[in-house]
Amino acid sequence: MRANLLILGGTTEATAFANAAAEKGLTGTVSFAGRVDRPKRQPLPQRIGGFGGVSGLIEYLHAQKITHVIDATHPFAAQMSRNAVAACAQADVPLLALTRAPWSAQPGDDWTHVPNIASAVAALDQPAKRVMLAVGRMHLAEFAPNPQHFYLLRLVDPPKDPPPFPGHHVLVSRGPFTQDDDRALMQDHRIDLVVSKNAGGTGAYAKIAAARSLGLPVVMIDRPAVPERQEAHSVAEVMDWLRHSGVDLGV
Ligand code: 3Y8
Ligand code: NAP
Repeated sequence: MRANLLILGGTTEATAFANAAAEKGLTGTVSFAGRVDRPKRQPLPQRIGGFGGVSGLIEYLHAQKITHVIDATHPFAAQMSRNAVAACAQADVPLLALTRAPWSAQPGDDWTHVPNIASAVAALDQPAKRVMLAVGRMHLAEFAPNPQHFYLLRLVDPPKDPPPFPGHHVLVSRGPFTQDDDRALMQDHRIDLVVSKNAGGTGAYAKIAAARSLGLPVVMIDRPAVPERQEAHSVAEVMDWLRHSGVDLGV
């Protein structure tokens, strides 16, 4: 069978799978929401922008004759994952999530688990600290109620609006990051608390390892629930899934 893949992207794993698929001569499209100015170049054609909810995604699947969907979005992109489950079920298109296990605390880690962003904000209701807030741009406004802290913000693009707190430093940088760089960053800015999503994977882990090496506490935001779906945790598993569904992957 000739495949025509839709890869819901935006993660290190999505890029890795897109590279492997291109090497095998598979046809497919990598899809981005359009959250950042210049998404990373992909080895397959890419599309940018929402589909228009579940119905828009169903229309896209039919119009583009998509044979398989690989949802390789970030664990916090829960709405996209929900839509993919619903659309693929209704359009009867096979769906596999390429995801990564949550990080778990290692010896030396000092984590406070919170269930969501709002609880992370509540956890910052404490005397002034110097906080590395490395959760991106989209939820910055929710952290406004704690202006007593200094915030080190790491964003993919320069902020269009000033961050909602008086004390802050913006670092425009996209990952993947390294532990040594993140450790130096925390020392340079005299950071004494880190706030992080439990993204899993390798691209955002540098700050977690750096915090451990400096003995810094981390407020760790658990990932949102996503619906039941078949999951893979490696590119090889996705290739096996495609092969078992009749896609000719050559040697
Ligand atoms: C647009 C597409 C690759 C993909 C790389 C991964 C690793 C580097 C680390 C920190 C944490 C954060 C953020 C982060 C990382 C990878 C991966 C990952 C975290 C790009 C990308 C897109 C986005 C969207 C962006 C969000 C933001 C989140 C920055 C590409 C670079 C904080 C998540 O300004 C904005 O609107 C940014 C929005 C969603 C979360 C937020 O709430 O702001 N990612 N990130 C995707 C699209 O349009 O569909 O250019 O590559 C991808 C990557 N970002 O191929 O190497 O796999 O996780 N992304 C978090 O983990 O908290 C940074 O600073 O330590
Ligand atoms: P989300 O909240 O789950 O999705 C909101 C809406 O954005 C979706 O309903 C869909 O719009 C659109 N969308 C999301 N991902 C898309 C994609 N890959 N292609 C096309 N449309 C997409 O998503 P999010 O958390 O904003 O994440 C957006 C993108 O950033 C994803 O590619 C994700 O992998 C990447 N990312 C997110 C995070 C994070 O922390 N959230 C971290 C790293 C990377 P329609 O309903 O109109 O189809």
